[in-house]
Amino acid sequence: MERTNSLKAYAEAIKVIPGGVNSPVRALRSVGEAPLFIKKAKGTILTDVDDNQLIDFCLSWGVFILGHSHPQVNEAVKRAVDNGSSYGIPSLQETALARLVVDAFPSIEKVRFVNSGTEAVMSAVRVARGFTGRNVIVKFDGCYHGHADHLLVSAGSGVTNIGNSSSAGVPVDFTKYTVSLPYNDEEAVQTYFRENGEKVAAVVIEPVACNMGVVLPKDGFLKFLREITTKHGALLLFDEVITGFRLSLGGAQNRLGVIPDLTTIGKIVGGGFPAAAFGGRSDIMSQLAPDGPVYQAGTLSGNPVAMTAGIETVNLLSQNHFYSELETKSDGFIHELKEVIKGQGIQLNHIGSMFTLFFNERPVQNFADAKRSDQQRFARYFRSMLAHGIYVSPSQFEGNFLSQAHSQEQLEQVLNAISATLKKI
Ligand code: KE4
Repeated sequence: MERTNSLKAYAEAIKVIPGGVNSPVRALRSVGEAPLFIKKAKGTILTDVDDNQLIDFCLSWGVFILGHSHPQVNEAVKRAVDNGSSYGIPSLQETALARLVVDAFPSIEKVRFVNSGTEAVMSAVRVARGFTGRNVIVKFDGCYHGHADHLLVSAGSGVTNIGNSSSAGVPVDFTKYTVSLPYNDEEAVQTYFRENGEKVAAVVIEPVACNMGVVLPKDGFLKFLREITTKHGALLLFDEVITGFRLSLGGAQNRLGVIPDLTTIGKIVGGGFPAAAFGGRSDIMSQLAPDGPVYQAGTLSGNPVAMTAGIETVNLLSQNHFYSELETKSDGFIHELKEVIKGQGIQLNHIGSMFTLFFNERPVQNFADAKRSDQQRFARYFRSMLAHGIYVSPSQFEGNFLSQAHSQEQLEQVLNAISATLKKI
């Protein structure tokens, strides 16, 4: 695979950008590759600066459920830009997207837009603390909720790969109210709440984890969290930055039937533009300035361009049969994939249009399981798939995503590449 121009671009980038990247997971350090530099993305195809064309299964970390550069989204954004990209004053587009979010998510009566998932979760945690008057946040090992200081504890995604689960530069005092427990471990939650329940502001969870790789909640686990938080006066916060608009129009909560008090969404809701959101019960969200004492703000929050991209995207997702067609395509692919990986010492965790192949002999139900995966074998898998012209998510601790744009022919190509790869690694 020709890499000359990407390597030249990388050599230039590292002179002026730490690690040559604006987000660590793009550095491909854990898979032993230099990062690619992309110049175009259309549908499922990434074109890099060496004119390699790659089938994309990462989709900008789950953003492009419609495929990259959807013409209807792009046309609407081009029109919106001509009317100005930000006013710092309310626009009709903000209310329009807010209405779509409120109508889609069972937990959301009011919603506020921000510019990233990190901002969304950071803000939702603050409003939970403001509403309850409590400090403790319970999270789960391997879940990643963005890079706000108090949430970089036993986190997944790119934090996993740098060899520790908390970041340098975070004073111990900043995480003293953050407790991280094993995902799917009811007993650990029960024990913690028995002794500390009245101190807990919120339990924060990825209702289907994706930042340790895809890990599903055990039957009843989310319902258990709903009950124990209610019993102790704590809030339940679903971080649906990935699963929101991915697992259904109303995210994991709509698909799995457990309704939190607060929800964060990102990625898909911005249609590929910087937008995310947090929302929930009106009585909780009314704590936010200017109505209430919890401050939260943002210069470009709700800007009309990102709102337009989100509106167009959600309207396309709302069309009849979008999710049923994506599910059918995904189910067919997963069925075939199970055949390909049989007897290969690989666990396939999947739900809807997201999945992870764990190079692991044993089931993966939490972060400790995931970390026992063979990361070197995963790295060989990634490099081989790249050589076959397929860009899978570049870490064992990430999910892979199908989109409306993936054709059956491309999916067959991917399955053949996986089959050939597994024979070599
Ligand atoms: P951002 O600040 O990256 O927009 O969102 C943070 C975030 C919050 N919550 C969940 C469940 C998330 O998955 C994320 C971000 N996801 C990672 C990939 N798993 C972003 C990729 C990156 O860090 O470059």
